[in-house]
Amino acid sequence: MPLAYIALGSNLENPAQQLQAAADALAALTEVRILAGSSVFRSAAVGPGQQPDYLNAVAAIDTSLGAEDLLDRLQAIERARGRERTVRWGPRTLDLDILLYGDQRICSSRLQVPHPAMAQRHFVLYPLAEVCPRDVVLPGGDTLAMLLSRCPADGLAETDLELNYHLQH
Ligand code: A4P
Ligand code: MG
Repeated sequence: MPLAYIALGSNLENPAQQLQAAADALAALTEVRILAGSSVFRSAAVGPGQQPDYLNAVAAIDTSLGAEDLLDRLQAIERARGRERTVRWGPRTLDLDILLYGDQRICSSRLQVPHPAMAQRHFVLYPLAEVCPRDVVLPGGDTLAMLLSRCPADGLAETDLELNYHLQH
């Protein structure tokens, strides 16, 4: 079963509750098992205008869903949390992105994996490193350790919030 990594992000309407609701909804999918979940990190929003800080986390899952079917499920969870797509990089109740899907590189009109912006984003890489080996070789040839070494953690704060990921080993 493919091992995939899902980024969770929220900066509206009680982000901590949004992330917990996302973990609940992911765990409730019969085709998904959550294997590990990261700490919750706080950072300033990357994007236009004044926006509240984000909370971010990453979950490691295995899944029998194909990547596009997984995206459908993630988008259904986003919609159920009242996500509205208006401004690119605008504030959002919940954002669920597929960071990695096995060792596949996917480039379709709906889906790009690895997630194209992940290498530049401390709020993705540092939580990912809690649930993914640093020596994993990503499609493209870099290891996670190499991406981390190029992406300072400045401005990223680990919180003491704890999500219940409903882990299934
Ligand atoms: N899509 C393509 N590849 C993927 C993928 N790997 N995973 C498509 C999920 N979706 C993928 O996404 C637009 C379209 O991307 C989807 O319909 C899907 O088909 P979206 O979530 O509707 O729009 P977006 O999130 O506004 O755009 P984008 O480019 O995905 O933004 P990002 O990269 O997700 O960034 N600052 C902090 N501190 N923390 C954050 O989490 N997040 C963002 C959003 C901006 N600033 C942030 C944070
Ligand atoms: Mg997104």
